[in-house]
Amino acid sequence: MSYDNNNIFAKILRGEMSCLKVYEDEHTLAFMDIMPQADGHTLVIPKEAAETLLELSDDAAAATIKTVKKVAKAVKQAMGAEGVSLVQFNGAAAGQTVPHIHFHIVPGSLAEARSH
Ligand code: DGP
Repeated sequence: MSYDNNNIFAKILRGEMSCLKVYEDEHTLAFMDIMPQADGHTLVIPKEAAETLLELSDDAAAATIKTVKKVAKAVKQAMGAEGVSLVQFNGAAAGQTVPHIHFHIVPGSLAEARSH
């Protein structure tokens, strides 16, 4: 499937749309989710153009997981959470709405956050 350069996260990466940035390095960006499932809900994306994890290069996937770990630790500590949920959807049929691979970092239990 071809990558849509006009998706929202591609625009955020190009600086065409703003975001509340919490971390950035050469390969990845982390920012607050605009529709949080819980306080502290953060997204991590690679800078490489890929719709899902299945198309992402192994190097970019490794860099992304490294950032997910770093940000998840910080979010868990900042929110005083005892646990942290990581969620990642691949394809519209799986529930993905923005077609640029991303990880959700949600403090605590995602199932509990969704029930509120
Ligand atoms: P999903 O594709 O279903 O895994 O989730 C996409 C997430 O992206 C959803 O939680 C809301 C968030 N989101 C959508 N548009 C924007 C935006 O413009 N800015 C930010 N920060 N988050 C967005």
